[in-house]
Amino acid sequence: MTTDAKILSALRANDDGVSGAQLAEQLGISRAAVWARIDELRKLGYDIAASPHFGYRLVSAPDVLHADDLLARLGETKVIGRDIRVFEETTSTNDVIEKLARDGVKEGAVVFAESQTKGRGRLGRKWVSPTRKGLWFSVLLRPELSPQETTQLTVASATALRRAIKNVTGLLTDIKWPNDLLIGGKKVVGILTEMSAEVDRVRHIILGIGVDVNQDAPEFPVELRKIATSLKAEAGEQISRAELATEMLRQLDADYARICSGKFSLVADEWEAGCATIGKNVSVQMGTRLIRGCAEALDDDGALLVRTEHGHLERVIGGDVTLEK
Ligand code: BT5
Repeated sequence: MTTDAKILSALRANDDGVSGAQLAEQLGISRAAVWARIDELRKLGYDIAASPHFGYRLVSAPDVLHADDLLARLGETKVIGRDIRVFEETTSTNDVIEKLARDGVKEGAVVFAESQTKGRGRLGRKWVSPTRKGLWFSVLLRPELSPQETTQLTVASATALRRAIKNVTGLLTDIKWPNDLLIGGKKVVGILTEMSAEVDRVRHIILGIGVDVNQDAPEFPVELRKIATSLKAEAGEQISRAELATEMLRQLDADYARICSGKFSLVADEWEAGCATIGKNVSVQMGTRLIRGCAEALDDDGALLVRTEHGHLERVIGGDVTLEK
């Protein structure tokens, strides 16, 4: 943890204040050095009160993503979030992580951007990522899974993100296979899983996650207003992006651990309980092929099993699912 992260963690743990002397001792630096770091944090927008009686006290944190703050809030995780980087603007956080992956960075690294100029969805579709309104981030994983098993990760991510949203906002989301979370039929989270693999071995996986957090409904581009919503629009109040981001990383870490220890079936059960797709009639566009039928269940690898009009069971591992009325 960096010095700033340690200071923020100590301030958060001591609502009533912590003295400069205590901080200096905990951090093994001089009181003057503590003061200099506090001054820097104030410049970043942290409101830190100082008084001779109570010492330093965190009054409020700014609505910015700050790597040290996220690390301090997150605390220890097994894998995801050991390394967090925040950019003010990028093309796509998936591109940044891809480069880190090629440079040999360890799994669990996370890149956030306050805005993306070329945010993308699947099949080259565009992902709208306005500045400081959402969480636009990517996670690097190097799982010991075969390429067929990687759908498990998309399924697990949706489950983990759903739990995090419930914990922080109280809002319930519906999972739409494989990569969307919806509220009232409108998309609030999209996940883009990109993989680098050989025939039978995954080199790395990038989970790209887009969460609409604090947009007001009219702020969405016209073409998205009927199909997208934000957590603020649904909850009726501003959401702390830093709190949500850390809870998402914590839950993703927990589900990644479940998958790596062979417990995907537990994740799948939770997924099915929150899924709006199972039991519904769907149509699935897979490239040029269109399948119609009833979505019956998930299989062991997270693929969707669709019973077609002709009674065949089709295993769907990708494609666009539309719920039929
Ligand atoms: C997805 O694609 O839902 C995956 C989105 C992943 C975005 C994240 S942000 C961080 C990381 N870096 C990236 O560059 N991407 C990832 P798909 O299922 O193809 O949905 C794309 C469609 O969603 C678009 O064609 C629009 O209709 C709609 N859309 C675009 N922006 C949206 C937004 N902000 N909120 C809701 N819907 C949106």
